[in-house]
Amino acid sequence: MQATRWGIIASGQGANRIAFLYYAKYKNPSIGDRVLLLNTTPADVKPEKPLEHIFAQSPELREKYEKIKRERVCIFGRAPSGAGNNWVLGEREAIEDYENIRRYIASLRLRSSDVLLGIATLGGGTGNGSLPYIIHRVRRNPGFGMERINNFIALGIFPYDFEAPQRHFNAICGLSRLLRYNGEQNAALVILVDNSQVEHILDLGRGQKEERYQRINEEIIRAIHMLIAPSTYASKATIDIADYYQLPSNLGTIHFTPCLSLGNDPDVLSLDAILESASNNAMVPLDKGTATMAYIIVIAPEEKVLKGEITQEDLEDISREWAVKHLAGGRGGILRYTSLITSPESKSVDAMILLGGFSLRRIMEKCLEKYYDFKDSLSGESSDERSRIELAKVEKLEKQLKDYIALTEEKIARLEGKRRKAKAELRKWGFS
Ligand SMILES: Nc1nc2c(ncn2[C@@H]2O[C@H](COP(=O)(O)OP(=O)(O)OP(=O)(O)O)[C@@H](O)[C@H]2O)c(=O)[nH]1
Ligand SMILES: [Mg+2]
Repeated sequence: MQATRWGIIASGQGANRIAFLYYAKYKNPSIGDRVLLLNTTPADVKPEKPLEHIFAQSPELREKYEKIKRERVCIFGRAPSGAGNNWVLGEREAIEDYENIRRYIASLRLRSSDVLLGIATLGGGTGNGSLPYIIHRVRRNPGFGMERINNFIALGIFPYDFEAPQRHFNAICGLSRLLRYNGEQNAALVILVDNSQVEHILDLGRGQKEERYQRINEEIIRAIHMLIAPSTYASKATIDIADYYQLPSNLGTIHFTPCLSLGNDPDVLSLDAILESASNNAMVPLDKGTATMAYIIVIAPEEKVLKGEITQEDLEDISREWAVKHLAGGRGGILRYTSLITSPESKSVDAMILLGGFSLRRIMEKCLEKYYDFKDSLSGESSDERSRIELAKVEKLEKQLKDYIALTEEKIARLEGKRRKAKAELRKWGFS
């Protein structure tokens, strides 16, 4: 069987840095060099800035970077200073210059990918504005004889808690547009990460801004690596790429977040302890016990698997117990996949739980006040038509996200409701 081919399209500055870091650090045959960095302004294409200290240790990385900069960066749009934090403008630039973007997608062989991973920060204007449109376009009608690419997974990064209202406004609009575009499902899967939450998990001190991004980005690329791992390594029960999104799409809830526990010594920590530790590391703030879906991906040393010390069967059992304990409703949620992957190089056990369908309440709590601060001050009267943020459009996006959230909450409530009902039935039978 041919391995699944992935491609990465990263739009905007933060996403460019993440994609480059991933490309430079992991030689992944499932990706090869199918990587495209998009941005609206040449001055902004400086992912090297926060990478300087890595370059100092490794000139090879600098070379790689220079190469990627020559070959895999597409500057789109005509605004000389980029989208300036305005997602409407970021989207407009992508719409008007789509032919340019499409040409890169085609010529970099990205269209031969089985699945595309699109990356954008949600607080900015360029990535957040353009990526949802590009996903929509490539999935529906890529144009110019190019085939449709249905399998588009999006990775969206929420701003720090302390960032300005506009960033949170952008984030809410961006989330809505990644999930749905003109009312229809957009990305096949939306993976969410929150800057403040990742910093919290990593317990980072008050470093320099660029250094902080660097640490967060390193954590994000580990999650990307784990996401792609089932397509790369030998696995006992492969999570086929279609497994990632087909069922969630049918269920109508498509948001996930990675929870990592990496570098564990298998002689010290048991698999259940490793999964337990992963569950404490969700990359967005969330209420435990509200997730309805989980993909569990474990990479284990080959020798341990060959000796039978770690088996797919054990992992299935442990995952089931984990799911009963941690997913909504107390019966293991709606959906669970488990994949044990063996790696000849690895000495430790790495685990990622991709947690899905959880309540978005904590994210909304974090963003909503600032979202309204910004929205309420919109006049909708900007003289420049291309960058005007129209209130009617914002209302539509808000409604779209509200509908999505209502569906999510309904699923959680249904699972929890069934649990309560079963308890009540038991009581009727005399059980306490
Ligand atoms: N994790 C992470 N977040 C980043 C990074 N750079 C910027 N951000 C966050 O992303 C948001 C700003 O988005 P950028 O990626 O700089 O914006 P852009 O997509 O280039 O859009 P413009 O507004 O047009 O510049 C803020 O919320 C930042 O906190 C990064 O390297 N890593
Ligand atoms: Mg930018």
